[in-house]
Amino acid sequence: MTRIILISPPGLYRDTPDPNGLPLGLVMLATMAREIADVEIIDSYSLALPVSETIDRVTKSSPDMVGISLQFSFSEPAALEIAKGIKISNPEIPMIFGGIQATARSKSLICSPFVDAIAMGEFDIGFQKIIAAFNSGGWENVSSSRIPNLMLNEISIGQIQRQSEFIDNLDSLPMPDFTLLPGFPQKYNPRLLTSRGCKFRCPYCASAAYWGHRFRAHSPERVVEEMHGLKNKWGIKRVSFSDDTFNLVSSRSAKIAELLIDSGLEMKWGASMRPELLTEDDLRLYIKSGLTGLFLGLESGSPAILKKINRNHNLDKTRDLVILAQNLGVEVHASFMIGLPDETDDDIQMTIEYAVNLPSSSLGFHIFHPLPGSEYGDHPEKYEIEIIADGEGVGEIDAVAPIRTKHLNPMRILDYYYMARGVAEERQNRERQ
Ligand code: B12
Ligand code: SF4
Repeated sequence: MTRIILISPPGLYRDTPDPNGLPLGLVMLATMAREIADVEIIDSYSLALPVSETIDRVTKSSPDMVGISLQFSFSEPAALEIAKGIKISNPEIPMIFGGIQATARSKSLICSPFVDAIAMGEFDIGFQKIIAAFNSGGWENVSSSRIPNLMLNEISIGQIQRQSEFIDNLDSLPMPDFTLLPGFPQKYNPRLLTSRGCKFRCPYCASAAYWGHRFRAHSPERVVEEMHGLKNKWGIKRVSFSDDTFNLVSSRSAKIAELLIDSGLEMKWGASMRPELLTEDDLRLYIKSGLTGLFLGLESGSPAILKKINRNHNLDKTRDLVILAQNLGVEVHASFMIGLPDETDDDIQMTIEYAVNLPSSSLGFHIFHPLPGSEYGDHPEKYEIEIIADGEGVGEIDAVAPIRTKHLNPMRILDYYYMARGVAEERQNRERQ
């Protein structure tokens, strides 16, 4: 059987394991391929395996093909290092990149001598096609098979257009087979993805354009069945939903909650939601069904900025919602960005003030990065942003402010970021006393 290694590359600046990094995409690909190939996952991101060790493991095992999942901007240097190390040891091993960052940066990545192909976009079924072609004629056959959205490095750039080949019925996909992930569940916080695609157009977001603006979702029955499987087979008691917005279609998320209650599963769960779509009734229903953690990406405390970034929640109502959720025992994590394109000093002050007065369990401040694939990242000139650090270190090293905006220079953004974190820490210390 064809032997394939799938890799989630490490962050260059992280040397501690991250149990939240479960590579669900790779588990899905391995599940799709399990009948026709022998697939091994090396999750260097979550397990904090250095680049050199990752290369060693692959070269020792000498697979027929390697796939690297490139989700984050900061993983790109590590991914290319790994590809290079493997290719130097054996140039014959085909190297495929896939994932959000690989797709957004495909035109540049495909020029690397160490990358043979880029799987652009959703690739569950596409991956089966690659393997089927490989099984019946090696990499040459993959090259000549013209698999949709597979960009090959022998085709001149610009010739391949990404087609919108989305899977309409997500329930037609098998459930992720976690036996294919070494270290599961001990080394991971289990997570599931119940939907793909988002109708909103937040200009800082790289996800919606990638998965499409049409919301596609597993049926509530399927979601609850997957949760039962996790509990019965693995003894899992809590799961996170990694959906961009779990409550995007609130009738569906409410139905999931009702089914969870009826089935008596008693599993705890957490999810990311849009506050303006979350009613008090729904919140109470979710809590009854097991909700214990709520992630709210609130982004700004300035109404003018919220409008600019297409976010339409009301700040006062959102605060009331956070108070209610916290009072009902849910741990709310609220997240904000500093350094958005149109922000002035006053806007940032408003964000800091709003955030530190929000009674959430925790606060996250993030320096705005213009992600490749997002509106801001792909059209910086339109928003008068000068990109200085091109996403390097996003989420990994805090001390990088990668842009100059029309109102703020990188040092000023960094100052505000540290100020925000300082004020948040003070709040936390006060609460602990
Ligand atoms: C869950 C999640 C996380 C989790 C787990 C990440 C992981 N291992 O995937 C955690 C919590 C760790 C995380 C953290 C961060 N995240 Co995050 N995350 C997500 C999220 C919501 C879902 C990812 C997911 O599970 N997808 C589901 C699976 C099924 O899809 P998939 O992995 O993409 O794989 C499919 C295809 O892409 C393709 N594919 C993927 N790889 C490969 C490889 C090959 C060979 C092939 C053939 C195909 C293929 O096939 C798969 C099946 O279709 C995405 C948004 C999204 N909806 O995708 C953001 C997202 C990936 N995160 C993002 C960001 C910015 C971050 C943070 C930097 C945020 C921050 N400021 O702290 C941090 C970074 C980590 C850190 N240093 O702390 C950005 C990345 C953009 C970028 N270019 O950098 C995204 C796109 C969201 C956004 N804001 O736009 N994240
Ligand atoms: S940030 Fe969330 S709500 Fe906004 S477009 Fe992206 S996925 Fe949709």
